[in-house]
Amino acid sequence: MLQFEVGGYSQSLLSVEKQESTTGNVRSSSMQSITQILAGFTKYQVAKEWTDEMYFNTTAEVTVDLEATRRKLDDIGAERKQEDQEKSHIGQRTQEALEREKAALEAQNGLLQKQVALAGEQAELERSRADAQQSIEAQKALLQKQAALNAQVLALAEQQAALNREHEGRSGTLPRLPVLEASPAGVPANFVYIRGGSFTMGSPSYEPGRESNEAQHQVRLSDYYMGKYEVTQAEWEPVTGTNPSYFKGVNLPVESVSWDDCQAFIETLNRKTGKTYRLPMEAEWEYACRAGTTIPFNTGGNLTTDQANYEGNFPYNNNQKGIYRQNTVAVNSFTPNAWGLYNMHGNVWEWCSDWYGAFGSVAVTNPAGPTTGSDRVLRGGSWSSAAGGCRSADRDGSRPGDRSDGVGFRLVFVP
Ligand SMILES: [Ca+2]
Ligand SMILES: [Ca+2]
Repeated sequence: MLQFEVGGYSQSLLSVEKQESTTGNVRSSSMQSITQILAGFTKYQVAKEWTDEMYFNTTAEVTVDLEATRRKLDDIGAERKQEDQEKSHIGQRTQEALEREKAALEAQNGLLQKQVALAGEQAELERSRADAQQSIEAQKALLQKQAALNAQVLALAEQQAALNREHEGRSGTLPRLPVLEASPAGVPANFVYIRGGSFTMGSPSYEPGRESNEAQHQVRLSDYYMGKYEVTQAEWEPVTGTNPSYFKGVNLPVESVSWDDCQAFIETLNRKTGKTYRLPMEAEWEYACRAGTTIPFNTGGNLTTDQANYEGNFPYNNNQKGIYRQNTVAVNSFTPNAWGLYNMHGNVWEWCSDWYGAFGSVAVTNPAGPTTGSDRVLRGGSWSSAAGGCRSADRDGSRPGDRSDGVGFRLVFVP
């Protein structure tokens, strides 16, 4: 604590706690020392305390030049102010610099985060690319497997057909065939007895050339009698007195007959003969065509133009091309299927009694098809069809009034 006396007042200049004044002497012996002491105060602190009448009274009897001291103090105050301002500016600049640095750091941090996120995205992309590659490979493998499976199925079908032919050659008929060699009394010749049963109608998803309207479903059928042949012109003409066929010949199938024409023919035939004939239901047609087979054709996994009359330039499933006859052939041409039915594949399409519609997936018994529709069902393909259109499961339809030289029919006999 430094103390000194001013103008008779004792003042404690260094007492920052504003102590009560006490009498004492400034131990400094020079004005310089006092000035140094005073420099420790701000201008205002000193000005408030001091008056013109105040005199320093030190032990060395120094009289203070108050004006000089005040100027000095003013100078010191100004310097301080300047310093403070500078400090404040420096502080401001430092603050600004810090802010800039902070902003730069934040920007850098943001960039780093983006970089990390991008790296993550890139890794994700790499993974999905790898996944996609894998799934392509898997798909390729699946397709190869499917192709191999198809080949196996067709090979099996060929074997089955060969076995069928061998059996037929040895014994004349297969033991399981529901065909009656001799028709019972009252049943017209040229009709075979088809023993009813259950079968899978439609085609499996792997069958080459299949269409979406061939959904597989179980069908149970009662017994019926199916015509061995497509109805001939020799049968049509006596009943109707006309022959609309484009290709003329007694043993050729009648064609260019509409579904409505067929119904008129059947009505007249039934009246004239006193018997009951009708068009086959679509399910009866497919059951008869398959004759127990579950493969694309009743001949096996392929249909050649030695087995049926179709457009040989369009063979089945990339098999060898055959001939294109460009006309119908006699209804008893080619080898019949295992149940004794001829030209179920090709020659002329055959009208069925059903309206054309989508198959359901549930099991059905003696299905007669939809109750209404715009088209009637056609089955089996014709002389101008590609082989795929002659498949057992292939379906087509046409307006009941339509006529075509590729469309005929066969009959079912109701005893
Ligand atoms: Ca046919
Ligand atoms: Ca079709």
